[in-house]
Amino acid sequence: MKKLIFATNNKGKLKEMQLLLPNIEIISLNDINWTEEIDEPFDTFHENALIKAVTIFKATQLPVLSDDSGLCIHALNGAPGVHSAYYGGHPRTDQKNINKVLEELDGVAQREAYFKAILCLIWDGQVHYFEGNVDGRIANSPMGEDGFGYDPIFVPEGYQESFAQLPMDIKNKLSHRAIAVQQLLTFLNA
Ligand code: ITT
Repeated sequence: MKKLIFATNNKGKLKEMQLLLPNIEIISLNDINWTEEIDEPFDTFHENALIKAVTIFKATQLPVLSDDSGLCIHALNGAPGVHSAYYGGHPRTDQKNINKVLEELDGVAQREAYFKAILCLIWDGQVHYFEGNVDGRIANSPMGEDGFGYDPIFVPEGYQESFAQLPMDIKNKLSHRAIAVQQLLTFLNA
């Protein structure tokens, strides 16, 4: 079985990745006793994904996968975008992030948005990127309990329910992360 360290501190991402890659052994940062936060100072998903993967690769020399992702809202010129994790301020909570989005969109009819994920893989010492996007819209209020992050306010195109209401296997067919993972699987031949 192929093995990858998944360089994330986000438990929601980790759970999804384990479901999306059932034939790959996913080693978490916890498993390697990595406790430091990795700074993500950049303005692009690619650069932030790269620094996470490279930091862990330098420390382990093992194959590493990272995920930099976010919610991009057209009416907010792409915000929160790369700043999705801390949009509602420090310390971050999903609730504060969601509230901030709903405040910014108060009274705004144009609610189209998309999630983007950039996966960075370091394999045989080489860097590879995989990208996925999913279109949808921002709900008027949070709906559902499942998932993580902005899932309660993101309704994917063609559905009436949010990612936090839809069964996990539906999110894992439609999502930005799922689309990027399909390309990763093709690359790994897994
Ligand atoms: P790592 O950097 O440790 O992987 P993070 O949560 O800080 O974890 P990002 O910097 O990539 O990750 O921030 C992405 C944020 O975008 C994340 O915290 C969520 O709020 C949001 N997000 C990304 N994918 C999402 C998804 O599938 N559902 C809901 N929200 C998502």
